Amino acid sequence: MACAIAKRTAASEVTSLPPTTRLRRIAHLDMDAFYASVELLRYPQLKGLPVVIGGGRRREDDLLGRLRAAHPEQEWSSAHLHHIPLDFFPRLDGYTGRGVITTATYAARQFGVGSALGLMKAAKLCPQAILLPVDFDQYRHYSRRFKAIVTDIAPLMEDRGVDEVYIDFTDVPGGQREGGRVLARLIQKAIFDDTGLTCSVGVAPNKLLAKMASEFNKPRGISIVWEEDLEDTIWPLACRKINGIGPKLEAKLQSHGIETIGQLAAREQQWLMDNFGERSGAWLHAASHGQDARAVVLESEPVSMSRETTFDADLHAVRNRAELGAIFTKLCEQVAGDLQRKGYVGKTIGIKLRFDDFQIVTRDQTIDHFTADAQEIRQFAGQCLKRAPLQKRLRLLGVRVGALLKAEDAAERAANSASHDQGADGLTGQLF
Ligand code: DCP
Ligand code: MG
Repeated sequence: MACAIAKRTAASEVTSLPPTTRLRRIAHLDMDAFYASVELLRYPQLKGLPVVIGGGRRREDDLLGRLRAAHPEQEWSSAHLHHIPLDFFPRLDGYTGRGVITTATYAARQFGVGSALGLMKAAKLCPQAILLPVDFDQYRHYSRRFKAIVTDIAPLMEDRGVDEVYIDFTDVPGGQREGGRVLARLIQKAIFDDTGLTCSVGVAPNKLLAKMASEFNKPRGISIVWEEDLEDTIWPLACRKINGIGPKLEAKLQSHGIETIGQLAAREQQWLMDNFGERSGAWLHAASHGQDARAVVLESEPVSMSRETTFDADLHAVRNRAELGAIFTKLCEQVAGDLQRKGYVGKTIGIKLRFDDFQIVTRDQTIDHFTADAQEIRQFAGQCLKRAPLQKRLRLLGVRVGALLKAEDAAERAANSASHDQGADGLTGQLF
């Protein structure tokens, strides 16, 4: 499924042409096991243990209440969380439910558990893993903190989400030393000293290669990639390692016998354009040769977030109602998840349809309050769908939430106004 975030402004772009002889050096920084590492700051007694995050929202009062009941001999407040005995933490063993893992500590990953795996499956692989609920507020807090440290040192930073950024090292003092390693080390240390969190950094001639490189030595890794490393370092990798090649494109490439980036690079550009379309073909060709001219773009606020999916086979609104309904619900959940992770709420909810004749139809409606709630988005997106013509077969379905506001600003606004809240309770969200 595709996920998109639309930005308000044509953000100020950093020049992609370095002055004089300076080489373009772009870094990609990605926090290590981010949500889990933030939880370990709170519960340092879990360091080194398999821990997975998911399955619900953290409610501090519940936790403290249970602690007081279980260990009344001790005083419990949020200042005492590091005293919680290990046997108090819930384990994956016996988990039942539909929750999925957001992330896992590296100790847990050794058992084959990680992001997006169902918790019930994970429970079979690693029953002893400790299961902690998510706390987006805390992750956003640390996200802001590490980004502030980066921009203090290297101001040309592009925000790519909760735990990753691109940084243009080209003109930063020291940014060229050892290909960027010295500056990467400095940033890693500054983040660790301030937050106790670790990250991995890749530095390369462009974003595409930097993004790949940051994964090479995770966790706490630094990888430096030069243009001349393409053949030895990049070409043996699976095509999937190129950011932008998802499972569907990967499968299509495989059907042509293309598994590695090197095999992709060996194809003629024209052949790629004939088989994947002009734009995609040209992009695949450039990417496989390690070329990427995109500039590092300074932060800007998103105006909308959307998720859409193209179906493997066209679907009909009536005949494939159940299947479509499930996809629709999932899209709404994903948009809600994107909003919540990034700390936004929105009040314009819309849908996008593409029919088998490629006609595109959109519908949206603006509601009287801000939301990031999946059920509510599903409810209003469902109303939009009722207003769309549904005779033809569908190729694509998308859900979009716009008119975004930072969640904390919306909360403040709500508190300051007498406007009533039309909450999600009792909304059933029926499709069509
Ligand atoms: N995340 C999520 N659902 C996913 C993937 C990720 O909720 N399917 C969240 C949890 C992660 C965070 O986003 O902590 C950052 O994603 P990463 O892919 O960078 O994963 P991690 O930082 O956890 O691990 P890594 O050390 O591999 O970067
Ligand atoms: Mg990460």
